[in-house]
Amino acid sequence: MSDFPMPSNGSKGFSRRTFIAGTGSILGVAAVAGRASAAQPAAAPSAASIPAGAHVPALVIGTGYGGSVAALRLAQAGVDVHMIEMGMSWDTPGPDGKIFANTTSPDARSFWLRTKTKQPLSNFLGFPIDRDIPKYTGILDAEEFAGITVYQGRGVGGGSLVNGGMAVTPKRENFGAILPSVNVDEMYNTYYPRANAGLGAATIDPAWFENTDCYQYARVGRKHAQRSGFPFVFVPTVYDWDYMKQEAAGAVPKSALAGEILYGNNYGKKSLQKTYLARIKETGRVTISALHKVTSVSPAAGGGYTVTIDQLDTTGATTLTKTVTADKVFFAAGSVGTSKLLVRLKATGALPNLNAEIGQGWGDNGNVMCGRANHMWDSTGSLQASIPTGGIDNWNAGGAFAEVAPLPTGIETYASFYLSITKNPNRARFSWNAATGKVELDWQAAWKQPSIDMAKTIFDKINAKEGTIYRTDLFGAYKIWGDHLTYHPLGGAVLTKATDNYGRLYGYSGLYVIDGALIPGNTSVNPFVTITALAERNIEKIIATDL
Ligand code: FAE
Repeated sequence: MSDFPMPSNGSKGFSRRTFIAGTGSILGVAAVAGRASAAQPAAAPSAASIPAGAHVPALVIGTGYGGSVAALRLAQAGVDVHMIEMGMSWDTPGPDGKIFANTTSPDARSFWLRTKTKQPLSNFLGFPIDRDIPKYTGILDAEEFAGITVYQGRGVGGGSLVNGGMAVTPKRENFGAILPSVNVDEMYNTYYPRANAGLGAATIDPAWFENTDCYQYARVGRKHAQRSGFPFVFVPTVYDWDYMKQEAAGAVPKSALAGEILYGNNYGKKSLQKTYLARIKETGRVTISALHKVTSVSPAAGGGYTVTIDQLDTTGATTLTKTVTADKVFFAAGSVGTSKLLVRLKATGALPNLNAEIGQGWGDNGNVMCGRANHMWDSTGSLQASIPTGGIDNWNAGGAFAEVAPLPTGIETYASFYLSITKNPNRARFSWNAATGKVELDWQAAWKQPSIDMAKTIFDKINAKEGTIYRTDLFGAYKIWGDHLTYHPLGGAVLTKATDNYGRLYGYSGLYVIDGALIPGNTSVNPFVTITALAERNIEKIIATDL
């Protein structure tokens, strides 16, 4: 799943027999839980960090998909840009020689300012697998709201650092439900192709897929889907497929075949650092301040905007507060980051003219996870590539598109694992709580039930056909559904509601939203291609008319 969770390597010590029996694992888990490493890369704030008092023509808040598209296109149009990123730059190896921690052994690098991991897949064989780690400005933020945990990437590259790289373009006939005000022909003829080219999306070599050990789990997933009458569709990814072939041949250091995902990928994945951000560097017009967090934006006396920025150290403490000015400000802090900033700035009087749509229309892309226990003759393989290649499409009939996800534990689990994206209709709202000084989200845990019902349209049928059952040990003891989280936050400053049809914020000229906050809660598939394509569309218009 690209979107997928996995257990820390509590699994490695398990024999097949103990796994199947679901007993005898306590010692294995306890041993792993005590082994947190303190590996930390050097703090790497950019040498070019923005000086206090600076004036910049364009300031971009956040370095994920929306922010990278905006910065590249502005720079190519001759505009000097400064990008502000609260996470680290992730360009310096830690003591183990690697920039990123492995998924099976989370360490300080793995989580954003937590003292204990909060792994999406919280249990294995029913036993909790989270462990203590040193508090550090790590790469994956598990941000907790009342009814949901929202996973996000932190660092230069945003979500591209931690995600599974599934680069999925929604079906054209579903696009109207995603962004009804946007011209479909323009998106499918121009902006989706531009985004996919910029991201380096490509589909797996079908012949290799049929033969390689590392996709046995996906072939089993396909077989089960097709036997129940569901189409299995291959989807492109941003992984370098030639590199993965070399990994399988033992010719290069492994990343997908070492199970790397969630806490960064050391080699084969084309994160934004290797695509848009590399091109940004070539323009010579963009500087990036890592470990810098924007806390305020307000109109400046002489025109433009005053932006307040906290410089952070790797404990998350503020070491310096800087004030700069910018002619134009692009909010690209991700759906949650942008929504939280705008809601607070409106409520506290920094940007009072923002409209009442700010903070509204937030959804979880209908994310829900589950596992199935296969028969012994349907082994899913001890070697599983961490990059999924396809999904089960039951969107039109049942409201669910399910990624056939890896469970790369290093042992045979006989499990099939899925992240479903569902047509969940529930939408939540961010609001300002003056008493706590925090932005809250009113999502309710019970709102996941429609997602479970939609996912069951696929997996109840497959289980009935195959004579199999759901796994009940992955999200707690005797708990089937991973219904407490999302990897795909969307909305909060929705296109044509909080902004005009190109992301210009109502109430203020020169302020723009250009990230997942624009999309009203669901994309029917994994979202980053749509976020990128919409950003390509909007920035083209903004450059043509506003500069
Ligand atoms: P994002 O990439 O989140 O970038 C926002 C950036 O802003 C981050 O780097 C933040 O640290 C930074 N920021 C936030 N607040 C501030 C502030 N106040 N000051 C300075 N910087 C700030 O936003 N999507 C797919 O399409 N396919 C997948 O396979 C997939 N797998 C995923 C797996 C995981 C584990 C996760 C967490 C997500 C996955 N996603 C996937 C979702 C995808 O990564 C996400 O939709 C995009 O990254 C969102 O892009 P944005 O540009 O909106």
